[in-house]
Amino acid sequence: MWTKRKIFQTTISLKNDTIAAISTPLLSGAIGIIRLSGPDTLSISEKILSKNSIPLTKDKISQSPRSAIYCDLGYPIPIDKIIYTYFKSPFSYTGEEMAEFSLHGNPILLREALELLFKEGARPAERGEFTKRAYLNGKVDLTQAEAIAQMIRARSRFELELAQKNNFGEIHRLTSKLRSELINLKSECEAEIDFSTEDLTFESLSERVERIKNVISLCKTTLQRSDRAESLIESTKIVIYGEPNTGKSSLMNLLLGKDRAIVSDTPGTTRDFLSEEIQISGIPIKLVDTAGIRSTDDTVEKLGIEKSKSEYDSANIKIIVIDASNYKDSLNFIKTHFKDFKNSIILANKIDMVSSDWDQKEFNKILDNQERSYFEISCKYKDGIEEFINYLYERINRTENPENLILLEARNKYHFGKILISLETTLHLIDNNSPAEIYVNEIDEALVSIGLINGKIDTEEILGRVFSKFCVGK
Ligand SMILES: Nc1nc2c(ncn2[C@@H]2O[C@H](COP(=O)(O)OP(=O)(O)O)[C@@H](O)[C@H]2O)c(=O)[nH]1
Ligand SMILES: [Mg+2]
Repeated sequence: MWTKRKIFQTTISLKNDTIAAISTPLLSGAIGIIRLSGPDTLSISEKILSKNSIPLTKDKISQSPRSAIYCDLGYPIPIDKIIYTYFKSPFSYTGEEMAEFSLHGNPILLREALELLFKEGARPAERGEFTKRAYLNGKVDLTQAEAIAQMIRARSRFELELAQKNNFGEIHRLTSKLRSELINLKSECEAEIDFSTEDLTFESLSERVERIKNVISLCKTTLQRSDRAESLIESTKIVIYGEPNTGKSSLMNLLLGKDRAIVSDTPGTTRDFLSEEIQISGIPIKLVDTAGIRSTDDTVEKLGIEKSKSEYDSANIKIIVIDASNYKDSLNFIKTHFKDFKNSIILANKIDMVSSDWDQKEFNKILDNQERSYFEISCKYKDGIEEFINYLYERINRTENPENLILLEARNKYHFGKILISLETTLHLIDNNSPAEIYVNEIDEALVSIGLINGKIDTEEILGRVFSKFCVGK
């Protein structure tokens, strides 16, 4: 059965039945939790719970909301001893009547228990349906509901921190600020439209333009902060590049803390590139070891070198390894490739057997105009490694402070983009001397976009999209 509820401007549908799902991963664990939410929570619970072989009644359960009840699940044949918690509406995650069953964490047992709930009238929850209900009952706004999904799927501390900020209302605060700015603007425009024939003073047009420009710049920086966060989450890539036999694979293994790449004194051992994920300062990083760059007639090796070059070109952090035991080749390599060295980190490896003619000043002459850093290291004896790693940390952290970043869902980026377009159109209209009657519509459009971000205006379609990203049981 569906009931219609009027929330804010739109009517949305709230299913009024009782749903159940396993909310913890389907793996063996100490406990596994099943959630039940909806009006029949108590009547379903009383049919399957007992204590000392005596059924637990609705009345008994409802006397102690939000407290742990140690009881048997399954009546008359119990299947597990559990902790049952009843949450009285509206003081629950969904805002509805709700219960949580904490069983022992065996997937077969959990499924069996879930079947008991279905048999008594619950139906399987859809993806994200618990959180959807929380949103529909006003427990969270849409950006917070999204943040819950972001927290669940975060793969690194960095991503988790961004999701946590959203969960604690980062986007909500931002959109509230935008909204109040735009509502002020709109009401002033409307006052002007209504009273323009009378002798009232309005803010000067240049002040208004200034205010719109401020909102535009806030939207733009928000989108930039989000792009930066996304590129960090998706693709911070460190690529190790250089001639064969300089110690690239040794460095890869050292950074990974395990032997992943084959280290060999036979040049050309790494024929393709190898990629592994590591975390530096909580930021997930793709670390790539490449095939050594040299001229070769071997078609397979050539292909590997081409691929390595394209990995290098797309890297956020580029590490070039040269061989300190071989001054002539290192100098040649730098002479030939120095144009590609902008912003790179040059590591002179094998400094433990540095060649007698080693002359770093010569490199500086060639690389004079390139921004780059230079370290002398030995992968074999771990000399200079700590200094280099500290620099790597610093470099990653320097640019990437989660404080200054924000994680927006694609849906929200789209709407921020729409706000930008509306406000830029407003400026354009003002520039062409359009009256407030005309451009106030654009401000309205921008307000609609804000409403779509935080869910103050919603449609079934947006909700479908947001909640399909959840797993069942959330
Ligand atoms: N003496 C010395 N040998 C090293 C050092 N780093 C690597 N090697 C050796 O250099 C050879 C080539 O190393 P590898 O990591 O396979 O180089 P890649 O071809 O650039 O990947 C191997 O025999 C390594 O043991 C170092 O710091 N000092
Ligand atoms: Mg190698």
